[in-house]
This record gives sequence, C-alpha cells and structure tokens, in this order.
Amino acid sequence: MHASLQGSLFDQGDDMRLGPLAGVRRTELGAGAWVDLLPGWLSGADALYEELAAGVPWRGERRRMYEREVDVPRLLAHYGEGAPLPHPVLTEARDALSRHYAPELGEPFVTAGLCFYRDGRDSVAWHGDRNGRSAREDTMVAILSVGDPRDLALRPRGGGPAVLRLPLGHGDLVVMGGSCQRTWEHAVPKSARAVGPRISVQYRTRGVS
Ligand SMILES: O=C(O)CCC(=O)C(=O)O
Repeated sequence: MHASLQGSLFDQGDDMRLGPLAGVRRTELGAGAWVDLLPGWLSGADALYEELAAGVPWRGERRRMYEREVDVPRLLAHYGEGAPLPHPVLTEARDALSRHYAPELGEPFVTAGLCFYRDGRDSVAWHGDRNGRSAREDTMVAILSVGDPRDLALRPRGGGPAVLRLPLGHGDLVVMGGSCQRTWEHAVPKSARAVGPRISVQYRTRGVS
C-alpha cells in the first residue's frame, strides 16, 4: 500500500552515506531556542525511503475532534529505547547524532518516531514535543527527512503565522534544540501543491515525546 518514489525522482544513485555533521548551520530563534540544519546529510536516500515505506509496520491512528473520531492524517511507527531500528543507517544516524551533540545535550538520543506523509493532504498541526521532561527542560529533537520536500514551519508558542519555514528535502537533517519544544511550536502544513510521499525520522532522548 505504500507510495513509491517514481523512478529515480531524486536521482541520488545507490551509495547510501551519512556526511560529516561538522557542516550543520545553526539559527538562533530567540528565547533560548535554535534550529540546526544540514541539507543532504544522507546521500543515496532513495533506497532508505523505499525500504522504510515497504518494510515498517505503519499504523494509522484515530483521534477525537469535537464530537467525532477522525483519522490522524499521516501514518506512524515508534521504536522505543533498545528496539532495533528498521534500517542500519538509522542506527548509524542516531549514534552519529548522539556523539556530535553529546557535549551540549549530555545524553544520547534513544527513541525514534517515524511518520509517513503519503501526499500533501497528510500533515501535523502546530505543537511542541512537550510530553515528559521536555515540558520543563531543554532538549533536542533531531529529524532526518527522506522523500519529497515538505516544509517544517516554526512559530513562537501561542499562535500566529509561521515565522520560519524550513523546506526539508531528501536526506536533510534538522535539529530543534534548546527551549524549542517549550517556547516554540512546529508543524508540517498541508500542501495544495502535488507533493509525493515523505518519511520523517525523529530521534528523541529518554522520557521525551
Ligand atoms: O514530520 C516531521 O518532520 C515533524 C514531525 C513532528 O513534528 C512530530 O511528529 O512531532
């Protein structure tokens, strides 16, 4: 049932490889929040997309909205601490992120949440990852994106339009850090354009979701 990338849409060849994290560029958002961006961190990402789309046990969720139960508009999978990840490069990515951010973060990334946006109608609404320790403490959420580009929109907590839109493309890395989950909100808005599928892999620390 998974959506396939069409042909060599992203034309990256077969050599799947993570680049050095030394190239990340930080944007300070204010209020102690920041985002780090590294476009094209993973090269050769076509095969990863295909394997995750076909091999991950994706599940749809329902949630209550007003008086009705509605489908959550994206598919999800979660890998808790110690659970083997569905592709070795995802383990390599998690460990590289843990090493790179250790001096600032002081703890490793241990969980991975995967989201599958099948087309432009799939989305996630404004929110912060504020369940658990991130409600009170600074943390980092690192996201590896594969598939068609989608915007990660950011705004200060409390409403209003997006202040920043990061177009996350095939193999791109974004890390939201500092107070970002408490003081800012993020979303992947629906897109009216014809967009293809995207998979997002979010790494988090213990006790954060
Ligand atoms: O799709 C993304 O990259 C963001 C996902 C997200 O914000 C979440 O699942 O909390």
